[in-house]
Amino acid sequence: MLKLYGSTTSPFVRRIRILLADKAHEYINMQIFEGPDRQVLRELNPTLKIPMLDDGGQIIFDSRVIFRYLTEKFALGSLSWAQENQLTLIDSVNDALVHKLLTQRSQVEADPQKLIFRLQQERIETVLQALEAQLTSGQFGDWGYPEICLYSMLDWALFRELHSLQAYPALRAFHAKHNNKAEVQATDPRE
Ligand SMILES: N[C@@H](CCC(=O)N[C@@H](CS)C(=O)NCC(=O)O)C(=O)O
Repeated sequence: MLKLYGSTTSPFVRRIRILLADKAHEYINMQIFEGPDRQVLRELNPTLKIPMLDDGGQIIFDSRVIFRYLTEKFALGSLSWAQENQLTLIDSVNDALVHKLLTQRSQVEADPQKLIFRLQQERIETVLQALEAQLTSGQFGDWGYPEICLYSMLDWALFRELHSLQAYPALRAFHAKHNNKAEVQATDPRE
């Protein structure tokens, strides 16, 4: 049985949970920052990040590689280069937002004059603008993997109140459109 290690709040985990919604698998919810779960992670995955997949002892790190593994296993069909670039856009804003959350949780003041914070903030804005433009010009499809990743990132940014989507009507409309899907509801981090 496929085992997916993750946490209910992680947007990188949620995309894989939604992808696996109709496939037999076991989901293992972890507390990754301390305690026994961190020890499990240390033994299996030195990056200490989730998601992580275990398929009968074959361990796979990183959602992007997990997606590639599942694509081969279930013959899901691969992504175009344009879709790969969409994933890179989504991953980069997602990483910058994770950085922002960890900064807040570390009680570090995110001084916009400092290079590290200025670059992250600029990236969040340039990527959200690019995603807004792509949605507006119809470059995203219905509900394939790039759309699942986009939804998971947006919903997490809203849930954690990390960045307002006020300036991005197409992103807000996209979020609202997919909000009531069963697999989206079943993986809501607010539950
Ligand atoms: N590139 C990785 C990113 C995964 C990631 O950043 N996961 C976060 C949770 S949302 C994590 O495990 N963070 C732990 C840490 O930064 O120590 C992927 O796509 O799987």
